[in-house]
Amino acid sequence: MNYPNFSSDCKSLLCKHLTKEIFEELKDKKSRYGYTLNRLIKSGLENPDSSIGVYVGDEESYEIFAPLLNPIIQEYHNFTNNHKSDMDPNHLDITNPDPNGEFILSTRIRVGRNLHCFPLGPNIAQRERLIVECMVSDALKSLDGELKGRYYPLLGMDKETQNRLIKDHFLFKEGDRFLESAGLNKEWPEGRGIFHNSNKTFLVWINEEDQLRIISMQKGGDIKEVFSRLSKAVKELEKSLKFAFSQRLGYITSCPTNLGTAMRASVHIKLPKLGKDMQKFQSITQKYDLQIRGVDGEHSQSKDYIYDISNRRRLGITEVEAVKQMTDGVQALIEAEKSL
Ligand code: ADP
Ligand code: DAR
Repeated sequence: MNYPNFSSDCKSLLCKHLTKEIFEELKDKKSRYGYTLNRLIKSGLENPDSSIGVYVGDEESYEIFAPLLNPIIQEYHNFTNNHKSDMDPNHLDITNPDPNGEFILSTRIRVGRNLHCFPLGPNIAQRERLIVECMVSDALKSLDGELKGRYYPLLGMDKETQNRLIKDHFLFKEGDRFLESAGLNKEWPEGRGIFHNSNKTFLVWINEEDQLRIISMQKGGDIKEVFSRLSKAVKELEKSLKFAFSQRLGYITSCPTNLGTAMRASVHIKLPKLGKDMQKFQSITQKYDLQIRGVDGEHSQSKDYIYDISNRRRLGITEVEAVKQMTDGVQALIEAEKSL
């Protein structure tokens, strides 16, 4: 393997931090599950427009390839080496930033999780992925009350149902080119699926980018209620599933941007005036360290001045702090919208 010939317009953290020295140090390394530098960086090499450029194949690889991964993690999360987790809703001191429902269409909070001892998605074998699907869908069967629901495997799901679930923001899109390059779409759609309760306020994706995406969502801006439901669900699932977690990196995920809390707390919010003043819009999202996505998730566009606003950082911040920061930022956006 030779040192990659990065294109001059490469903007990813991969091409910024993979120096020739680090490449020489890591090029022959391999994890116990067989993950190599070549596979770690493949997505970023094949997609030069990547923002990060790496996907990790197992927990051990975060240590083996630390000379490259640590600078990426440090830069993305501004990481301080003492990750703490706090999902207790009693510690979340917020109110609904849009009680009259003028701006926020919906709220969604998700966490990524992967099973302890299993390789991550980029490095999992076909049979292992089916075992994960079996273990997780089994654990979901034990949920009761408002969390009670049913698992729907993607294999055999009719296209109309699948497309409607994606259009309604409940189901993941078919893996994009970044995930494809990372090997996350292997044997698609086998082993993938979605669990949800009757009113689709609690959902779990199985074997997409992470082995679980545990999701709470509902119409409106009652962020605390969404967080409380999610925290109750995670607590229930932890009774029967052990998740990959490290003191240094928190919950282990296939993309380093999701480490730590692995939480993305978002609102779909309509801001027609701020949408015409992106400089002001972005000054507020930068101040509160918020990310702007389109209405159909990552790599999509906003429509009708509706934006997906969420916390950007996930590591070195607790779940409660991340939701508080997002809520404060949304409050500031609403105040700015009202002032225009
Ligand atoms: P993830 O949040 O898991 O990283 P995406 O950003 O791709 O993944 O979003 C996944 C789906 O969730 C998309 O259909 C997106 O429109 C939807 N979504 C995200 N935030 C919200 C929200 N606040 N309300 C409704 N749907 C949302
Ligand atoms: N497209 C990849 C992933 C960045 C973060 N998003 C994730 N993990 N879904 C990139 O490097 O740009």
